[in-house]
Amino acid sequence: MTSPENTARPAITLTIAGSEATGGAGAQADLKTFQELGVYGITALTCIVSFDPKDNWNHRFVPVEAQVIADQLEAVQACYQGSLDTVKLGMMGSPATIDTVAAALKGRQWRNIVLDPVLICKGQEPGHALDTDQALKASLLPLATFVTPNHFEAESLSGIGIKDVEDLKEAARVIHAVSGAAVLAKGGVRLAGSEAVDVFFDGTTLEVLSAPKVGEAAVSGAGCSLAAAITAELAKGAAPLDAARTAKAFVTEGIRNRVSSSAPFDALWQGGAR
Ligand code: PXL
Repeated sequence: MTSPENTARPAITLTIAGSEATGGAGAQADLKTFQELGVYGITALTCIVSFDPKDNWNHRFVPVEAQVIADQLEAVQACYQGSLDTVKLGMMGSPATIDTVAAALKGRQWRNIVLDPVLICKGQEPGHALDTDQALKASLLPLATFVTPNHFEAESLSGIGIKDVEDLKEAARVIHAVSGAAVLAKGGVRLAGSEAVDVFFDGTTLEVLSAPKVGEAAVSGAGCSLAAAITAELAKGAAPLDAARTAKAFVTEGIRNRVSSSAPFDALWQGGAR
């Protein structure tokens, strides 16, 4: 059904991501970010993560069956045939999931495919994570138009050991070269100094985005929310560098106004920028 009088339609924006039950990361962070930034969020779930408070808050990980992921993507794409052109890819968790998602994405033209290359999740077998890394590089990285690796992921995708901002710049160049995508390589709290530094590179423009660090501890949901904010801005028509700037400001405010709990880490509050 269409309603001709409704001209101010929000941009339809899909996240293909995992559930993280406590609401800090994953699909929950993506949907809250989409809502805050004025796009209409929809989700296909790839896996369910439950922290284990009895085991040092490690992640219990259950993949969603491949057919069920394919079914969700079929429903979403049939429903929003004419209006969905922007997708964010979050935690996949297994090579089988990556195959399913890559196959489904190839069924249509996308304007924006934002890949948050979530490589390992605590609690997963390292061998399993290696398979996932390889599948992600082979099948999803070539489809991406924008990639948002954190420090660890940038090292893995570029093969460069990253100790400072010059290394981060080099990693962003390499990841752009292999993917063709715009890259925001995130130093976050991992690089020394008082600033949280990220490097943007799209093949022409190289820009260092910097904001004063808010504490030295990583906050749950920062990476997911940053990539989701980039996705929302791109869906609304922003240029990649502007999307990255807006997203960084959004995340900085979300970290300033973070939510603490009985877990040993805080969670970003997507309403922090209000
Ligand atoms: O922050 C990475 C991430 C992404 N997606 C899900 C997660 C996490 C980390 O906890 O659980 C579902």
